[in-house]
Amino acid sequence: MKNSTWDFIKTLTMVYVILTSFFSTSSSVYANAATQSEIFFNLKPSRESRNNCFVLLEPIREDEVESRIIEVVCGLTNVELETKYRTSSSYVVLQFYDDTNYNNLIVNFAGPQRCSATVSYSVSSMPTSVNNRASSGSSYSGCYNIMVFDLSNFAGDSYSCQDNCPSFGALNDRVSSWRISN
Ligand SMILES: [Ca+2]
Ligand SMILES: [Ca+2]
Repeated sequence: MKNSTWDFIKTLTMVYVILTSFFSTSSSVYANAATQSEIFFNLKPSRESRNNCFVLLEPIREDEVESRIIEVVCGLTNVELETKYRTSSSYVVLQFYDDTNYNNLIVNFAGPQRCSATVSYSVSSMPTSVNNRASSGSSYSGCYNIMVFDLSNFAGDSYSCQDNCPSFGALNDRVSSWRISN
């Protein structure tokens, strides 16, 4: 076989190895790499559970400390939830679960823009039905830093984690307000 053919095969092999290791690392470690379709796929086993709240937020405006809430709707099936995301053209920014290790999704927070240096979100008072219940959470769409608080208005004990928080530790069943940022 010619040297140039061998070189071509070696180059192809190297490209394959680099691409394979890059994608396997990025998909397993970073929640922010999950696409919306992956998130919806994960929801499908509990499609008819009607346990999900959908809360559409605005990014925090300059000189304000909390996101304005555009819409809150609870008791959705996962099909209805998916429709909400699509029709509002919003990104998944944060999901909270009733139990640790991402079990029993209770609320989805959505926003019109990904988090960035200038875009972040916060809720000063959790919807009543999910107040003092969250025990794990995942953030998406560039919203890397999660901070949860015991009291409303970002007061009291707090706990912070990044991307995937399998437990909020001492804040489990106490989360009443939160912030996320890039
Ligand atoms: Ca809980
Ligand atoms: Ca609380």
